[in-house]
Amino acid sequence: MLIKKPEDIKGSEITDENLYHNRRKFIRGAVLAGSALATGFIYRKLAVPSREKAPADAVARAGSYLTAEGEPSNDFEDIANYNNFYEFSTSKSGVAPRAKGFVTRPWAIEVDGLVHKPKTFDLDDLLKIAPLEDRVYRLRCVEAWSMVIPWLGFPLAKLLEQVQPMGEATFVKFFTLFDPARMPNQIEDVLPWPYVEGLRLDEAMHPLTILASGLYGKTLPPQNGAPLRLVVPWKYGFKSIKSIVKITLTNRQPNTTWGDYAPNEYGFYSNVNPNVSHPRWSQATERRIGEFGQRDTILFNGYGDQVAHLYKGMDLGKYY
Ligand SMILES: Nc1nc2c(c(=O)[nH]1)N[C@H]1C(S)=C(S)[C@@H](COP(=O)(O)O)O[C@H]1N2
Ligand SMILES: [Mo]
Repeated sequence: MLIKKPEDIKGSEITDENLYHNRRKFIRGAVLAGSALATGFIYRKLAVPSREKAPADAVARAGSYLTAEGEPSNDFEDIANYNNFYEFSTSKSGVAPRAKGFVTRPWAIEVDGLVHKPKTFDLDDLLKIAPLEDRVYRLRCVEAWSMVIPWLGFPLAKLLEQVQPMGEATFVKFFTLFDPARMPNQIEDVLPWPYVEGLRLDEAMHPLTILASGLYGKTLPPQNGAPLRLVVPWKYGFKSIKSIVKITLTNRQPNTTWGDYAPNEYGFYSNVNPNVSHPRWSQATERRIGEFGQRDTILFNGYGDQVAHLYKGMDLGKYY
């Protein structure tokens, strides 16, 4: 059996011959080029993954993508049918049917502001900026549920390097498409449109921060933010803005949609933190979709060893 639940994987089994060969088989199916961070300890204890691309039918199935800690990905069906994407619907199961047929070509992302080389990239340029990598990340929603999602994407840093940020640039602002003819819930004023988000420039440049164009090795479904969405795995899910059309570098902390809507509930940083409650509920535990019961929420969603240094000297309780 190739797939084991994480609690079944003992240290001694990780280097087991069979597992070694089986794992290499599916690693080959994944596009892992240059993804030292994505590969995690199980892979690191094995061999350097092959960079060969597998035929489409060999692409790994549900469950064969694991986080660095050995947690299995959620099923594709869960990831593609339990969504927050208010431009289409405020009901999680209502997003996928209403996003069906959303047209993502042509598509362009304009990158401007405090950069030496502002540029509008079309989707084909964007997908050629860097090799696409599988990144199996936990996604922790501020609503206290979580999933494991095998994204396909590339570091946002690779795009930002192309436009050459100026020395004064300290923040990055992101904008979702505003087009009520294509995003039907934008005729409702449930949120101020377009949806906007922001990161500090060093957060945006962090190697864990990616632009995702796919999941499970395939093109991103519209309900997950096609054609290109941000993924910042150590922050609450609402920071990971979908269907981006514009990125602006600035020297001021940008406003954010949820921050404008309820400033005392959704801070700019919104790093996952079990010790700081949302004003209306605890963040100490979470429900992993597809599991019974609750799990403990981990500071920085478990990515603290890689990101805690970004917040040295900051009062994490204050910057919710
Ligand atoms: N433009 C836009 N981006 C968005 C949202 C949204 O409503 N609109 N919802 C956010 C929230 S709250 C979460 S939890 C994640 C959900 O991503 P998923 O549906 O791909 O799991 O998307 C985030 N990005
Ligand atoms: Mo969320």
